[in-house]
Amino acid sequence: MIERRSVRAPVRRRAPPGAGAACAAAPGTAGFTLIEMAVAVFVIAILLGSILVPLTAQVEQRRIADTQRILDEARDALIGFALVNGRLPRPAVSASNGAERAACATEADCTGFIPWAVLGTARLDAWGKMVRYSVTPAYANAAFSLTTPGTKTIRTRLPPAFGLSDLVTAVPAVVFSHGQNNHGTSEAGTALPDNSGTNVDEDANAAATTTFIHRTQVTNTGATGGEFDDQVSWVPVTILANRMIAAGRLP
Ligand SMILES: [Ca+2]
Ligand SMILES: [Ca+2]
Repeated sequence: MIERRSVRAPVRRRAPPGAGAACAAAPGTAGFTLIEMAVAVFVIAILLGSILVPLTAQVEQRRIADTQRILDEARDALIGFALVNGRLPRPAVSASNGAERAACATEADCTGFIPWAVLGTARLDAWGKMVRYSVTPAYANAAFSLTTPGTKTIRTRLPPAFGLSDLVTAVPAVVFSHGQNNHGTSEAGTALPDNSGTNVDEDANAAATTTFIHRTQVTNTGATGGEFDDQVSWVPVTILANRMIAAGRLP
């Protein structure tokens, strides 16, 4: 036998006039106390914090990776330029003119911004700062040979002592970013402030014309060499020579 159940629509009972208002107004029976509200706001703040902090870190990591890609492309473009022209390009005329400067007799003259208009590469890093470039004068002013010495040195800090030591020497050219914090030049060509008294390695990179520092990024201001978020890349003479020979540009 199939049991039959009668389905009845729920009966809405009409509240006596004025009952709702009386309930809402009854003290202690509805609404939140100030303490309950404070606890709720506190919990929401903690939850938001736990979501937003990793989000900020993710954005930062992505910008570091994007900047690395920009520097890698600049490096490839520099090698491409050498394959076509037999030499490396000189730095940009200025922050607003990406053509090569006319000549660069000294190391300081040969240090500036990447000549983006000549290379067809990015003018800015992922932080919106001008990409920096320093080239050996002998590589930039005339065709170089397999024996032309590079004048740039990349130094680093290795554990356990973290003193400065040479990582690579005789480097023909360096491309680098000042990273998120301290130093650099804005898109408008404005020099950005240093903002730190402890970042001696970043200070060194900002003033460098031949010796650049490449090391692990740290936020600790007490680290040897101070906090550091610069990204330094370079064109090794070995890879440059290898590509030039492979293309028949150098014997
Ligand atoms: Ca920096
Ligand atoms: Ca400083």
